[in-house]
Amino acid sequence: MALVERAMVLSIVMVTMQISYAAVYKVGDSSGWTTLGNIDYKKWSATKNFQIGDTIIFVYSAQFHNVMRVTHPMYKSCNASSPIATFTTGNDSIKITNHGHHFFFCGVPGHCQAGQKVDINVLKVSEAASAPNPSSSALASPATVPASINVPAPSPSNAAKLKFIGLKRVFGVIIMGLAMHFLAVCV
Ligand SMILES: [Cu+2]
Repeated sequence: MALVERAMVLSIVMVTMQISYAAVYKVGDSSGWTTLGNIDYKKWSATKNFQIGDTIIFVYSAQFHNVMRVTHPMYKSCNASSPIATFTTGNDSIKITNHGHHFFFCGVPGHCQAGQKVDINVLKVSEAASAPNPSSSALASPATVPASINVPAPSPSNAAKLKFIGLKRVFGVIIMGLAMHFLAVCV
């Protein structure tokens, strides 16, 4: 009996940890998608914890920019000759549906070279959540902290994100607490 209960609790915890809390990320935050201001999109991307189901939004003036999804070699060399996909609305929402790197740049000549390029890296759940013990679970890991610390200016979307991260952590702690309680009871 105890084993069955323990297995149930563990599976509830696993499922909870894998539930997709879809987040929306505006590329470049308040600056958007631009060549102005020398935005460090690499740095921007590095502070995020992208997951499947999240949406990234490129906001820009469609007169001056666009968004191209490209392969890694094309990304490295700023080669805009044969993009995987091209977006041109000026407000492009792209939902992340798979793991790994997603390379984007602006296809306007010179813009990628000027740094208008971003690598959205989506870690596998197992990479992010394969913690050996509950106290260092992904939900409570410091990996999510920089996302809230490095947010430059408080805007409504950032505030929502902070709140979101806070809720996520509280929820994780509650689940972990329940799991520990059940495990203790079972043993
Ligand atoms: Cu551009």
